Amino acid sequence: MAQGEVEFDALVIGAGFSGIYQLYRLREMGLSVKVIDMAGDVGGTWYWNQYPGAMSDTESFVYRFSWDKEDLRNYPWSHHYVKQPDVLAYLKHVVERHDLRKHIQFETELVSAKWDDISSLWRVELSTGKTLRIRYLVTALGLLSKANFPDIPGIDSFQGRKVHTAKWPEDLDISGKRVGVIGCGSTGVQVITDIASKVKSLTCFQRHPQYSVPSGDRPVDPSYREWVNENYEGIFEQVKNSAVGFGFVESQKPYASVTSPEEREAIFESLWQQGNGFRFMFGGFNDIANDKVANEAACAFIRKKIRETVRDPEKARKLQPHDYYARRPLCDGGYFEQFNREHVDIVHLQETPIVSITEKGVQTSDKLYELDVLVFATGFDAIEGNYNRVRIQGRNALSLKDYWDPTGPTSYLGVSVPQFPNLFMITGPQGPFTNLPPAIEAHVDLISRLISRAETARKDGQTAIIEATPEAEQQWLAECEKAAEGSLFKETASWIFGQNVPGKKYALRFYFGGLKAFYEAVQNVIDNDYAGFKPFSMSEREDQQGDETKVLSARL
Ligand code: FAD
Ligand code: NA7
Repeated sequence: MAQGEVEFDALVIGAGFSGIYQLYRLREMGLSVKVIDMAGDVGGTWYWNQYPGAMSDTESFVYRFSWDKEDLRNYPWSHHYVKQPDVLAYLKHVVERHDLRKHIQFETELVSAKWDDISSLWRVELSTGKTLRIRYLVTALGLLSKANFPDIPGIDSFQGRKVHTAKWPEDLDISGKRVGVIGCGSTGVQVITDIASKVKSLTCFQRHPQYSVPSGDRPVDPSYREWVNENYEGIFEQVKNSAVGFGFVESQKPYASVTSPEEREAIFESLWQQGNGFRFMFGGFNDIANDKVANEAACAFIRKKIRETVRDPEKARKLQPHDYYARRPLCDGGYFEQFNREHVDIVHLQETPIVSITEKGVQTSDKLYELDVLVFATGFDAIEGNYNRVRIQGRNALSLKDYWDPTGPTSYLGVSVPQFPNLFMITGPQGPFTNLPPAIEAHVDLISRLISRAETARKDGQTAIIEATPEAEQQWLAECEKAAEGSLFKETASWIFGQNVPGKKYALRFYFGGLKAFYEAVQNVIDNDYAGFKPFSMSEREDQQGDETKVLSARL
């Protein structure tokens, strides 16, 4: 192969929502593209997370792509929420509909990627042993796809079946078994709700109790679907002009502006009846996530509901949270109700911590819980987890892991990192904290425009390299910090700031400014001649030395 020649213009890693849409866009632009995924089929999150009860907590009508208008109107969905098999079927359908499968290679992992300054190409190494030279590397690795297995003493000695929810084995039958679930986050809540009625006994090992509200799931009425179909244009317009992009209008009302206790209660009750975690947090008042008084009012309301639902006062006591309501808001299809079953129990690990896992089950400080199946609903090494597993080296062999090590992961707009030319991340660090499909679309649109611009320049004989400047990355980080100012999310331990994995750096990993502001920021970059990215006319070799010094000294 001659100098500068490539096997593919672009290599996309990951075949979930992000990789599928990116493939579609780059093929539309006429580029040669390959997608790889270590999974056995498309779907990403929805390929891996096949645990019982897995479902989206974004409502069906907006948990999908907005760009295929015909498909939006014709593709069926039966309930207000899509379950894992529904999302998987939908993503497979999109791939078939647009004839994309032939560009995707499964059971293939990206092992390493190294930027070559001489040829201005990425040299990538795959788990199949093949190496490829490509111009543009797009990582659609997913922000929640590296499973987190806690390091509990004796974990390997357990003689029963041990499973992580993100790798649920097809052959596992939990009916009539003694099951333990460690973790009561979004996943734990879903799996517990689903399996409680099927197992012989269920012991839920809970470290932090959760605020969860009803999802409000129910079958879709044909008249509702008709309304959605007629209004899709406006629905996605609203989503892209909202903060969290969940398809409801967020409240502009501060909690303190409603002074009557009855009226406050009525607002919470109406949100509870409508269902959905994001609606409960953002649909009634505009300051639940920022104002301590407003937050506590929401907490008190949910605690009251838990006490009213759970008949055993001791179980109800253990299930009530007392920290801020400031994690990704959860919703469920009857979680607290499950604890009214005699054979479903809750263990509060702050009172009786896990000491070890033995061959028979889970040993807490006061008791051995004998189990046949132990389920780890312990979440993910989110955001950078998947990146740190791959050796990605930018200019001068600087690894992304080392670049991120001093401060935690950073990027410009969640997409581009200085010193890593022609590398584009979808849902990279400091991307928007929202319903993800519309956020993914914003990232893919920006990446596609950047690549299109580079291709035009390349065809004009220029060396077109896309790379964020260190100043732009710093400014975006400052913007993200400003947007997160005063947020109670910052004061509450969760995966969002990296506190769920021991040793992981506490750092701001999302942009909390909302979807509308994110779309505006991206548009602003486009309107200003791709501000924050190095101009093509600049010789990156001349500029490189200065940048390296600036970048590294700013981070150390
Ligand atoms: P993913 O779907 O995670 O896909 C990434 C793919 O990259 C994976 O298939 C993985 O195998 C592959 N990959 C990673 N590393 C490599 C490598 N080195 N080589 C090859 N392949 C690699 N979001 C919402 O907005 N609303 C919801 O209701 C919602 N519910 C969720 C429920 C669950 C149970 C989970 C886990 C997540 C949920 N999410 C939800 C977040 C969800 O991850 C996103 O909505 C969306 O599916 C992300 O798509 P993606 O393509 O960016 O990443
Ligand atoms: P989460 O939200 O990170 O929840 C993981 C749960 O596992 C949470 O309850 C953790 O307790 C618990 N956990 C983690 N490690 C341990 C150990 N060592 N011991 C006991 N308990 C532990 O992950 P999910 O999969 O539920 O949801 C992630 C996202 O996916 C979610 O936001 C949706 O977007 C979909 P903790 O609360 O940290 O004390």
